Amino acid sequence: MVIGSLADNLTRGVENVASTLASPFTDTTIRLGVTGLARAGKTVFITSLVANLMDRARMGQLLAEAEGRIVAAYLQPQPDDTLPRFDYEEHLAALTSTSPHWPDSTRAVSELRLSLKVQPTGILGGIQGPRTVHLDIVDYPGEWLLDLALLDKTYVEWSQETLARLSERPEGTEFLALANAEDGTADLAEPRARALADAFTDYLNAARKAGFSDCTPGRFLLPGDLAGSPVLTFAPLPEQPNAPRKSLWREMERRFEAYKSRVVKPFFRDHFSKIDRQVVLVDVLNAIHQGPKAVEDMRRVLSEVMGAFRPGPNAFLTQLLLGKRVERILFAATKADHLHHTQHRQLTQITKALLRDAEDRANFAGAKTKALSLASLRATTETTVPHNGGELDCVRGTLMTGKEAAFYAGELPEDPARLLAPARQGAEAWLDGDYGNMAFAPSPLRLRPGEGPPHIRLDRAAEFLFGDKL
Ligand SMILES: Nc1nc2c(ncn2[C@@H]2O[C@H](COP(=O)(O)OP(=O)(O)OP(=O)(O)O)[C@@H](O)[C@H]2O)c(=O)[nH]1
Ligand SMILES: [Mg+2]
Repeated sequence: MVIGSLADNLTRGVENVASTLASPFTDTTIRLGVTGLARAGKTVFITSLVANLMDRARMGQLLAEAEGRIVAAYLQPQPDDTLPRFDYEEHLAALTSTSPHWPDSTRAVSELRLSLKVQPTGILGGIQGPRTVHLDIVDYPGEWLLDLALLDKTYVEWSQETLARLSERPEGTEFLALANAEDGTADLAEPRARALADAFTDYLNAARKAGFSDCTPGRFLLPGDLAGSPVLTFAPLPEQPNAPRKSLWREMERRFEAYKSRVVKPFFRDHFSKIDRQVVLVDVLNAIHQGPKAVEDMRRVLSEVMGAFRPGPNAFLTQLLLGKRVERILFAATKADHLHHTQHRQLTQITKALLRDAEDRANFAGAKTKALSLASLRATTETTVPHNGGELDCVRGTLMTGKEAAFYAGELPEDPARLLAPARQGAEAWLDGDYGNMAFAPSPLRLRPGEGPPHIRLDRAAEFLFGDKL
């Protein structure tokens, strides 16, 4: 029977081959993870990427588009019924309204499915109908990746490391005093646990504000529905080897373990393990603006992030992935529209150096990686202003206050080491220069038919991330 029907299939006409190949079984699904630390630009990236894939006039560097092979793009219901949908329409409306504004901060995992109808290349291209490629975009906070490192740590080890780091930061003084004054052997009193967890969360928030990136446990900053639950009501305490059962210290230890098994593991199991391609968005310019300590911290954090993608970093993850791994990882410095294009190369070089360093440190091998700088939504135009008898290439845009302003971020060095070396050596401030930062409002858009929102190199990012599958 089987042989008969096979032979029968072979004698069918070309049109039938086309319809067989275009059946749902040949649909390709790519799960694209989008992550980055808070405010890195995830929401704007996804919104603009989707808008630019639906209206592709600005996607010339996406090969399939340049070849005219993308026939259609449309949103579809996502495959996962229990994940919140990425609120594309609302975010796009914010960015493209008559008084455009940036979308609100998002605090959890969300997903969106964009399907592309693509004409295949090669010999089959002529006879075969368009294929469908589903792009399942998953947005998740980068902080959650950093929690992977917690899985390998005991409460004692985590406390030691965290308290040591705190003692080097002015933001940590208050919590440190509280933690050192605490009698961990005393019976657990919930208000004490709460006070410690609150003070610790305050420290994490202050540290993040000061530009530090290693603010774990990730859910303390983004609690979602877990806010106030015991699994988030713990804090690091100095070791108490003789703490009795039911003491504050023992309970903190128990909750730390619960955080690992009830919060961290499910994230890696349910979301992370399914990702095929990943983009890590990094606000490199902001870290440079914050100073050498923030850059050094970012560097360390990026290697931890890379660590999560390295095969075999952690027994639990290895078991979970069973050989499957993310195939491509893009490191993208966002908000490149804060710089005149003559400085984009420097920003890209710095991002490349950060990626290389992260790869070295994480002893990374396997996935294909790339670094670039981009702007998901260009909010500025380029301009040249007179300066000290010469001219200065800078950008102009509308500030959040509604005022127009020209802005020059500072001169980024040609050699990334000029920034990364002092950062590594623990410098307090940049010797060579001063780097500014400025928040621009999105500018009102006048889009022609077929045009998505203006961007910088979003098409290159797309080509690297999934161009090979189109
Ligand atoms: N000029 C410019 N600013 C950007 C761009 N992308 C993001 N921003 C700025 O960065 C802020 C954060 O962007 P989001 O996309 O909300 O960042 P996020 O990573 O989703 O942030 P959270 O949801 O808070 O974690 C925005 O409010 C803008 O001020 C860009 O392409 N150009
Ligand atoms: Mg967001």
